[in-house]
Amino acid sequence: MLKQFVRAVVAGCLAAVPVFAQPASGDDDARMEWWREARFGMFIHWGLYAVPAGEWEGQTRHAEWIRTTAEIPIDTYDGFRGEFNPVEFDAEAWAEMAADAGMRYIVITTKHHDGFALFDSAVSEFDIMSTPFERDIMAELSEATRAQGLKMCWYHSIMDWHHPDYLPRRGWEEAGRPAGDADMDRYVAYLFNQVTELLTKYGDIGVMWFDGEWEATWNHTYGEALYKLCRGLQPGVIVNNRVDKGRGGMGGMSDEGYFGDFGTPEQTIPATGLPGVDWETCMTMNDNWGYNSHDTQWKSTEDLVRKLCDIASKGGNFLLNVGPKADGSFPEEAIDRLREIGDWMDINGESIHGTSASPFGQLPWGRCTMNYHGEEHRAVTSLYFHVFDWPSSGVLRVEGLGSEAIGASLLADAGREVGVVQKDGVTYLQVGTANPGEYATVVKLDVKGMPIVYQAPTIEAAAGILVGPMEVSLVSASPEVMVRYTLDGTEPTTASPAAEGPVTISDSCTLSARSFHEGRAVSTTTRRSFRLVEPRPGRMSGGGESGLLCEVYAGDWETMPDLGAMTPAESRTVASVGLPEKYARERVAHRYTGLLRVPADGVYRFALTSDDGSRLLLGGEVVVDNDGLHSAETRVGVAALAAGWHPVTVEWFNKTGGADLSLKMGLVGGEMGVVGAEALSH
Ligand code: H79
Repeated sequence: MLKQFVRAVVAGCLAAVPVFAQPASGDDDARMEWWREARFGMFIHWGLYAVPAGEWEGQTRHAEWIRTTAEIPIDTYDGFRGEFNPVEFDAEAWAEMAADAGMRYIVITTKHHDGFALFDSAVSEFDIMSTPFERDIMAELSEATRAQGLKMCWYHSIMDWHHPDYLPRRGWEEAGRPAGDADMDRYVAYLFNQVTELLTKYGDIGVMWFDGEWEATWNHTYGEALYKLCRGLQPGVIVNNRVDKGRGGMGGMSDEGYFGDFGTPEQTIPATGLPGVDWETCMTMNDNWGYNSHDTQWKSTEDLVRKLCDIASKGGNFLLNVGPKADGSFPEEAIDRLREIGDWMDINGESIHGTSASPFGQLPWGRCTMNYHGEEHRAVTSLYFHVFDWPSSGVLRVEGLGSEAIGASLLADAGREVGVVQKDGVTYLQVGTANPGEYATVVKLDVKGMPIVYQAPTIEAAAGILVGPMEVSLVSASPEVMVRYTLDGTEPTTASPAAEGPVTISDSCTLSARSFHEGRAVSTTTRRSFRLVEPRPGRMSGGGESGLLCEVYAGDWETMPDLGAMTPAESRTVASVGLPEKYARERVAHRYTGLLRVPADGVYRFALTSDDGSRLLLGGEVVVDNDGLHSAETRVGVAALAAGWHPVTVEWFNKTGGADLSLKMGLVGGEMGVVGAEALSH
């Protein structure tokens, strides 16, 4: 369904204004602490699907989705229960393998999309007690996991292909298993009962990891209730963002206003860190989550270790998957990799656990994490350099480090002396020509205080246009570095004004900013142009009726069609831009037209959220283009508008699956709110 996952794209020449979930703060910091320090966890996908092991009627590309991908009738699938007898299952051995690999938590599928519960559920017959095994796997594993000092965490699927009340049915099974009087609210009560079991019968749970939230039947109201249920039962539990509707596709990050404590990129690592945002990349070791006996596409240990370094350097967690076999054993290839990662972690674990994101931009030869040891430990910061490309010269070059070095060492060879030379803003680490380590050799460099990094400043502004005075922030990588700027396009010098706080601009200009430390320039110059514009004039009066005209069109599209050239199937007046609660219509488009009231002259920001595509036009000009097949995704655009009424058009279409549409607006730099009926007429 998704072609592209762009989180926040702005129409025309305007700058991107990403709208991330608010970072956790205060109490949340304490709650998130163990998870942020852990950095590395084990995902386990295990269930009835391990019985067919990815193969059905000669096709070998299935896994945990096999019931749907092979279109297996429910009775046949239920029959796998008779063959699920994992006599090799050994909770202690699993927990030990995770601990030995340097993992700090285990997330296991208590129930996947197939609906089968691996625990003894009082509200379901479709559980482990209906197999010959008849042992509560979750009870055994949670005990063994805690005995290893790890946190037990539950994956639990919202989507359920088995429960009679869950909707929708898969298209292919509608005939054999009609929806009848299925009732989603009743299913949600069942879901909440199982979640309650999981959070009351198995001790302290670290994370509730939901999934399958994207179907149209799941909504923000359910998401909020489920999040609050979890926190109500265990106040300290951490809940992923798939509890709600905010996840922007496989990129996994939520917009503000949605529930969930961390983002969940799946099978992908964000290109850069996301300051102040908690996230965790989950990934398979081969190509499948559930066990597939034919899948030989194993990532190398080097690749996995480097991915762990990459993720840690961007301030994220790595949740690495194992798909156990039906007999309860881990695949050999997974065991080997866990052991080799563990050998690396034994030596280099301090460069991962408890570290935070790299203070540098990109490093040409590898990655970096850091650990600030605080006042009580002489205010030293350890910088951990993960060297992927060992320097043939024997000298590693680190550019832009302004901190005073205390000393360096190699974690893989404590005996080797590593000389440090700092000259003209470059730090040279004399690591030697022979690489003493494997996969990613770690050079530890201790520096005084919080690291000072010389980087060109970033220029942060809500928009590239202004109609009156506007504040712009000039941000440097470290607080000790001073930013100086000019407004006439010239290179900032020591004589240029310093940006002590936000800089106010009130005319067209080119803002140039540069970092200075101890009286000299230490970076290149960042430039950005701003344009003073005339706000688009508004009309004195609105239309005769409040709300908008909404025309409805039927059709099967993959991109926004030209609705203006089509005849609507129906039309009516609506209060605002949006869909009725639990809207599940497919192959449909809406076109909202009317006038939008702007209270005062200014540059306004518009956030258009939709599933699938949509766009916003003001006075006939596209302000937000959110076109394409995708799940709920927000894009932002800005426009300079004068006080008065402005012609507005919002177009939206839904092919299949989830449906969502909402429009928010606000002055740039201010709060955004939903555009309500009082501001709309036609
Ligand atoms: O449990 C594993 C997979 O079985 C499960 N998540 C991991 C952790 C998974 N289910 N589906 N998928 C992975 C891929 C599904 C992608 C899509 Fe969508 C669902 C495409 C369209 C709907 C997610 C939501 C991406 C876009 C919208």
